[in-house]
Amino acid sequence: ALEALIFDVDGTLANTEHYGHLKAFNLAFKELGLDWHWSNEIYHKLLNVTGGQLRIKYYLKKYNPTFEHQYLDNFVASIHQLKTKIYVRLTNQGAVPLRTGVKRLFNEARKANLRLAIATTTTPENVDALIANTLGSEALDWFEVIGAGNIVSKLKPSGDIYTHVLKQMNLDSTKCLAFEDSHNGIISATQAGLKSIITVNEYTDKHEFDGALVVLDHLGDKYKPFNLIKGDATN
Ligand code: XBP
Ligand code: MG
Repeated sequence: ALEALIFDVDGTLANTEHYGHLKAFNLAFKELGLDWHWSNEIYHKLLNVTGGQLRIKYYLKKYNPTFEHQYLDNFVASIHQLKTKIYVRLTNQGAVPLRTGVKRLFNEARKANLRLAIATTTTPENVDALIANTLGSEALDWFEVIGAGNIVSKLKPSGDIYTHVLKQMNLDSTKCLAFEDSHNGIISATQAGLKSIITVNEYTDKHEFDGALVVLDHLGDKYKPFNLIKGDATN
């Protein structure tokens, strides 16, 4: 029987990328006096690389190859640290609401005594800020494990983050479902032996989701019956 649900964060719980991550990256570049600006179009491509620091390095290699820095790793880490600070601030200002149906699903899953967890490649501070701001800080306790950031060395599409979460929960992969929004996400979940439910968004609706249980626009909301007009409709 089903025992647990494991959720991706970015793109699945909330559309964090456009008004959260992308905005925070660009604001960080600006604040540091860098003349880098990521358009939405470029960001579509950059999103194939998960993890903010790796994404910045990929951007430099691909779009800004003449850029040089003596201590590139440290430099990228410091940009990313500022980006995280800005992302948390934007989230605290309510820039990234939960996607449709997410709150309802959490509530129903809790009522049904399903165990909940998170498996994401984003930075832990970002997850805490998103959950606290959309559901209240007490909601952080709803999740048995919040597997985030570089707790594993290989980010998604590697299955390591899901495997890590399953191990922490002492849970068999066949007893739970993953919720994902991207190709890298489903590859990761599948590699850890999980079946996935996919909700697509503007960045992922062209992705391939081979093996998904179902691919949806969103998680929907509870059906509310119409007030039926009394009488016989066949008359
Ligand atoms: C999400 C990501 C993350 C965020 C940035 O992927 O790719 O890298 O865009 O987060 P997934 P950080 O939804 O598959 O986990 O900058 O904090 O790394
Ligand atoms: Mg995602």
